[in-house]
Amino acid sequence: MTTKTILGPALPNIPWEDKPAGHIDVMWRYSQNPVIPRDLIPGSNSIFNSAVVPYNGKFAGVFRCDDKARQMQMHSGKSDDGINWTLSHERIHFVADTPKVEEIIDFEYAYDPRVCKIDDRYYVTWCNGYHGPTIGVGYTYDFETFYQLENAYLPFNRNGVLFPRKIGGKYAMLSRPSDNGHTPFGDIFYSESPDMTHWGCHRHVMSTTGGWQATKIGAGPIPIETTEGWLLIYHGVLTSCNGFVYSMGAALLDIDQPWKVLYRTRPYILSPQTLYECVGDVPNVAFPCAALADADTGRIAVYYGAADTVTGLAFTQVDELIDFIKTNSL
Ligand code: BMA
Repeated sequence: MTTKTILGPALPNIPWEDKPAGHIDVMWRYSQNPVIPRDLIPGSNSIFNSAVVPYNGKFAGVFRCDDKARQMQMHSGKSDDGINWTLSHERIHFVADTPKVEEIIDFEYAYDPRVCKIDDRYYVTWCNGYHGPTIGVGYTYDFETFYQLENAYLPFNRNGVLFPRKIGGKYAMLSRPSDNGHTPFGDIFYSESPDMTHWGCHRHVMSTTGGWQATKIGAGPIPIETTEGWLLIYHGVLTSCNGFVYSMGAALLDIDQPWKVLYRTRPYILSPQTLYECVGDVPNVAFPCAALADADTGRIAVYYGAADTVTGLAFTQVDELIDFIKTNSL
């Protein structure tokens, strides 16, 4: 199928498998999941909520690796095909972008990275431990040397997700103000910045509703620009009698004013159902952090953390997903 719904580059080598015959849902899993096992590097307890981007005709990324002391860290990685990954055995050590950043560079923990290419930089945002969780910001050109900028916000905040271009002349980011613990609430907000350091003009985007997205929601991969608006894949949390359940949904946001939600799925598009999503360090978690997209075919490949233990890959097609969002909107 040929489409020009995605406003972005072609990615002919996107990891891909066709939808299995008879599969009724709008997303389908890679048959060889998990794509990244928990023990890909010697020191890791688990490798999950991780971010992947196209890089020099191949792929690169920043990976959440909790080590065997159960410290939450980020490691860089590279791949020829987006499926077989080589991860650095050593965690990322950021270099302060300015002398002032030296004061905050010794963070307590780092997790749930997103990577967003803007101009010639690959920006990294993550949940950064600085007197509680907030949004760390850094960048790299080569996935070898990483530079750290100021934290975007005061604590407490999580799920900082940049847009892949300036909007109204400003850098733009979604985030989810939270608390210092496991946060039994949470809406998605929009903020803008002239310089990637000072963030303001905060706008509310989406609240929790019911069912799979009743407790809290948070942006997932970098939004994908389409002719129908920004395509946002996000996670939603339901509180069951056995704890949190993390599923994925999708929304379309206005292109020029992305705090305006055009459509948003009432049902989830993927929920934890396989063994590797339901069993692990934290059961019943499907947590998307990255998406690759091919403008020529409309193919989308989503990387997601499964049960806070391994990394899975799932696929969808942009026209099919947009049709699903519109016909199943709240
Ligand atoms: C959230 C974050 C995620 C994690 C999820 C489920 O609060 O900590 O990293 O995947 O909980 O445990």
